[in-house]
Amino acid sequence: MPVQDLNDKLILKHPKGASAEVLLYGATVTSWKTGGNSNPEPLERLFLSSKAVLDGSKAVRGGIPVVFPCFGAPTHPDHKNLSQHGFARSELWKWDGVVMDNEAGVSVRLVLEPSQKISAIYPKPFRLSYVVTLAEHQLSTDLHVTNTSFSEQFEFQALFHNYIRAPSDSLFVTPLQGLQYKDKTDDSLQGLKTEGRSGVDVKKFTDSVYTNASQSYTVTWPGGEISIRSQNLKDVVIWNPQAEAGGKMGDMEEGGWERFVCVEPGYVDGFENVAAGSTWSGGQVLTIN
Ligand code: TA6
Repeated sequence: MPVQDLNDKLILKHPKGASAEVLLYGATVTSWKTGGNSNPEPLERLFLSSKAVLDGSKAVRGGIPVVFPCFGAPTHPDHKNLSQHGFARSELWKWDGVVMDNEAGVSVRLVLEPSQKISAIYPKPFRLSYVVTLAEHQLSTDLHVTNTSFSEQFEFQALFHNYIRAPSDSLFVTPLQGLQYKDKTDDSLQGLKTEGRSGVDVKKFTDSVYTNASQSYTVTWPGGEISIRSQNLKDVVIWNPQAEAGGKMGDMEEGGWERFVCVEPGYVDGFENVAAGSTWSGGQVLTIN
C-alpha cells in the first residue's frame, strides 16, 4: 500500500524499501528512509529531535519544515503579525489525494488555504499546494503558491528547512565558494562576506544565508553523501547551532547538533512576487548518491 492515511500523518512506501512520513501539521516531512548502501535496513536520512513537539502545538524541530511567507523574523509590512518563519509550518494542512502512484514512486498533495485564524494575521488571498514525491533513492518537495485574487499581487519568501542527518564534525557542503553570504552568527557585521572555502563545514555555530547560489548542493561525510537540487530557489541557508545555540533550544535533544546540518534552499534574499491569478512554484530533489 503506497500511502497510509493515519489521520494526522501520511506514510508513503516505495516497493523497493524507501519510505517517508508527512505530518498534516505544517506539511512537515518527519522521516525519509532509503535502502542503505550495503546495509539492507532502510536508513533514516533526516534528523528529527527526540524532543520535537509533534502534537501540533509548535513547529517541528527537524525533518523538512515548510517556511512561508517569511523567512526568519518578519521584515515585510504584510508579515508584521507573523512569527519567525511564517505560519505554513505551524498550520494544519489538508491531504488532497495521491498525485502519482506507479513503479517509479508515489506522490501526495497537501493544501493550505486561509482559515479565520490565518486571515486574522495574514489577510492575503493565497492557496498553497505542496507535493511530496518518494522514489527509490529520491525525495522531492514542490511548493505551489497561488494568488487567488483578481486584482492584487503579493510578495513572499519561501524555503525548505531541511534537517539533513549527517555527523556535523566531519561533513562538508559544496559548492558555496565565491558566493556572498550574511553571517547571522556575527551581529557586529553589517555587510556580506564572500565564501572562500571550497567545502563548508559546520564544526562551529553556523548560520549563513548565501544569495544567488548554484541551486545544486552536496553534503558529503565519511561514508555518505546526499545531493540537493532546487528549482526557482535562488538562495540557500546553512545552519547548525552547535552546543552554543542548540543547548538553549528546549526541543533540541542533547547533542542533537552533532547529528545534522540544515541545508535550506529558498527564496529569502528579497521577496518573490506573485501576480493576481498566478501561481509560483519552487521545488527540490534530495538524492542519496
Ligand atoms: O534557517 C536558520 C534559522 O533561521 C536560524 O537562524 C535558526 O533560527 C533556525 O532557523 C531555527 O529557527 P526556529 O524558528 O525553527 O527555531
